[in-house]
Amino acid sequence: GRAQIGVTGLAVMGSNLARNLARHGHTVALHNRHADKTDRLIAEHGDEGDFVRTESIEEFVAALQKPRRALIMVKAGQPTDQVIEQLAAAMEPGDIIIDGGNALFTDTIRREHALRERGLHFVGAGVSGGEVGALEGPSIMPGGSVESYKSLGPLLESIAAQVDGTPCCTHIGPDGSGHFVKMVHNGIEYSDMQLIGEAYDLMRRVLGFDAGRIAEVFRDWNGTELESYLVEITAEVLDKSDPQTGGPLVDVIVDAAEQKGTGRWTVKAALDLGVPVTGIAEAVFARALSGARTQRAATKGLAGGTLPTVAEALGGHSETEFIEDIRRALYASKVIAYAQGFDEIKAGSDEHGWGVKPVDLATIWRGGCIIRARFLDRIREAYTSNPELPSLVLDPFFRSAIEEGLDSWRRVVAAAVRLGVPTPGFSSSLAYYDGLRAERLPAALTQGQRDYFGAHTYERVDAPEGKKFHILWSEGGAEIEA
Ligand code: NBP
Repeated sequence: GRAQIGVTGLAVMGSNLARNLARHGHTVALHNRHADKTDRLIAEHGDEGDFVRTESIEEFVAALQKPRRALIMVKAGQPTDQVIEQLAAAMEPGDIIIDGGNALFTDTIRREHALRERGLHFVGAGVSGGEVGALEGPSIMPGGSVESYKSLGPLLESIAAQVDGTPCCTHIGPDGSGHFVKMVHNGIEYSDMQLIGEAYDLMRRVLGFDAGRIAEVFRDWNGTELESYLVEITAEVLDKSDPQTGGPLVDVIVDAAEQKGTGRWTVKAALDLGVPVTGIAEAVFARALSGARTQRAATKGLAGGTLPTVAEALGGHSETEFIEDIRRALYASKVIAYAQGFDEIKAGSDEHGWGVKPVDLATIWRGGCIIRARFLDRIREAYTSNPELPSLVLDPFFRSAIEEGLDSWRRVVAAAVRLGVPTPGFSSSLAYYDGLRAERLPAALTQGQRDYFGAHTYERVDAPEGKKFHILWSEGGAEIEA
């Protein structure tokens, strides 16, 4: 075969990645279950590079140079397993199968192990950036063997987004690590979007701004350290008029957010790992609440209590000051979202022995992906100067950023609570921060209760860590060593 790489699954993502590869001078074999998509791609974009049209999987595999590199871009789940099986049956030891779909990382671990037994390399690669990213340069997070990356890495790096001459693609670690970090990336994306939504809602409901005016604020913010793809598109979405009524488009969109599952997976994995990703969880649940349309229709008349006036809730602060407060609250909450996401990545990496380097993610998320932001340069600096940072909030830069924004953050959450505007993202991130920095937590009481009803024991502040005690609650109340 003469193709350097093949792509099977030519819906929007697969076609765009194939075109991106061809535009970078690689010969690309094309395959799709139904050949109509293959033919359409060649008819519409065949002149963009060197494509090899194939119809059967056998023909597709035969079109590839050895070791063969085949990228699967089909629907995640069962279809991916089917295509892997077809490819594996036609391939030879040393060949590389890449899954660029949104696979659950545990599926990737299973697939990698099964294919390794058969002498094949399996690379689970997270691809972020949506369809535009796939065509113009995505952020790519490949997991799998070091050997497979030697062969595949240069190809993927050539089509990835580039920031300051550095590709937004690097080897993440073994088996499921690439899909795991892509999953957490999406969790952070959920959180970031929720926080932006809350900032919008406060301007709308507290300050009474219309969509166009809020768009202006977001455009201003995009000139600050909040500069990011999501803030930029927020301004564009808010500025868009409805082709039917001429009013703001956002005002005619049903306020029920949908989700495909990666946010939910991030939270499920975090629950299993015991990592408090509270901001991501609130974002996933906020989408669930918004989507509970029947329940919301039934509960619309519920009382909100005695609310202060806006002026009272703002405590003498001006509109301009409140906007600056919201900006700082957004920034601080965003630091928490990333801190929690990076904590989950560290916990996942430790659990599976992946050796994922946080600095790598901060580097390859700077371009191509949905959460790309100026901010990531700072995270990169943080993990460069201290790869073992116990939490992002302890990095001197982020620490002082939070400390400078803290009063604003509290004012925003307090005003929102008093006015009955829900800000689960801002509020839970602040509670998380206050929990982290607390001298003592009520967990001491929790341990006392657990010892009372279940003899679960407790540790003492004045005894060595790990030494367990128990009170004989119903037998006189003496303390014993457990
Ligand atoms: P879809 O997820 O819509 O999948 C459509 C493709 O899967 C078509 O090529 C279809 O072939 C093929 N397919 C199906 Br469905 N069942 C198959 C089977 N049993 N055997 C072989 N092929 C089968 O495509 P997409 O939106 O381009 O996404 C591809 C992957 O990339 C997904 O895993 C997605 O989660 C992931 N992803 C998507 C985005 C995004 O922004 N859309 C971003 C990042 C990652 P057919 O034409 O013959 O029906």
